[in-house]
Amino acid sequence: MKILIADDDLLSRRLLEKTLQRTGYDVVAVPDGSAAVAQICDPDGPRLALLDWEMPELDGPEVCRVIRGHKDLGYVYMILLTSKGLKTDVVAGLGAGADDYLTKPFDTEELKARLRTGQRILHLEGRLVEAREDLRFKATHDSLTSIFNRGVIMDLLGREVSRSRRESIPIAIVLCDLDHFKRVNDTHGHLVGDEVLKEISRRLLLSVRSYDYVGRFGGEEFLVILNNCPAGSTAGRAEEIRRMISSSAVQTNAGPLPIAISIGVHQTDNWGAATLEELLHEVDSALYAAKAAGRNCVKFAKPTDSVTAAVSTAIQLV
Ligand code: GH3
Ligand code: MG
Ligand code: MG
Ligand code: MG
Repeated sequence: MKILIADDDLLSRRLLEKTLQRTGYDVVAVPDGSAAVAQICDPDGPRLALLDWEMPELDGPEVCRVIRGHKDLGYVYMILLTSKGLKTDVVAGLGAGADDYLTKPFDTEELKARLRTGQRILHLEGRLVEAREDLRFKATHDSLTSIFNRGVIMDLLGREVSRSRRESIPIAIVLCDLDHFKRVNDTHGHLVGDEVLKEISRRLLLSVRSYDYVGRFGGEEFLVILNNCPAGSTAGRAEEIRRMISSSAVQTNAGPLPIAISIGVHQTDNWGAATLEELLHEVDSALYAAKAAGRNCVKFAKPTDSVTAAVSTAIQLV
């Protein structure tokens, strides 16, 4: 584990360095408080620090104060080394944000024991952060497919439509619904249906760019937001998505299954005053039109210019 030693006294710095290296620590040693802050603020910097109280520029307690002020840093366990044994000093050091202190001259075994305490705290913090990230993922992603859940994709839709309105950036709202999916469940069982949903989600993610969004809108319906998607390329992009799903069978425990989707699209850079519900209603109507036209095709809610209209018509004719 990485550990930082900040001490302006060369001899005691070297001594500490040797002792801790022998104990197995990966030691970074610096001669002043500013260098200590710089090391700790490095994303890969040490999370365990031994800080001399008296140092030029920033002293130990000031380093603690600066580090505690950085809200985006992970937890840093800081021990002050001091020749000050007065209670008032100790209280001031801990008040500045130190976790512990050792009075010089200190006993090596005591130092090691206190560092082990620090490691335990850091380990615990690591597990808490992991648990929090895990919860965050579960709260924002669909448990079956691991893509964004309905709540998140709806929030993103609201945000992107607002941005599109504000900056006149064209975006496309794409609603995809698997064709005759009930038959998959009825013929092969729900678990095979689940396998299909997972694979379709994977293919949807593969078919979009890194700044587009894909979420599970409902059972076998997926909402895709194509950001910065001009009218001239929307039909082609939607067609790419459709092809990505239907071009090869999905491999399942019941064997390869051909799957197709119908797609409704609403594209513009001028959303007027329509509410999200109204926009989704438009996309849903387009999806309904795709189903009515025989499925496995793309339909537009309202072609916003002649290019989209022309390509859309061409696709419908294929
Ligand atoms: P259409 O082409 O008109 O969309 O027909 P469809 O059969 O796909 O549509 P329908 O709405 O009749 O059926 C959707 C099916 O999706 C019914 C439901 O059981 C299934 N479904 C929804 N969520 C899940 C899921 O999480 N896992 C599985 N296996 N099936 C699901
Ligand atoms: Mg000093
Ligand atoms: Mg459906
Ligand atoms: Mg369906």
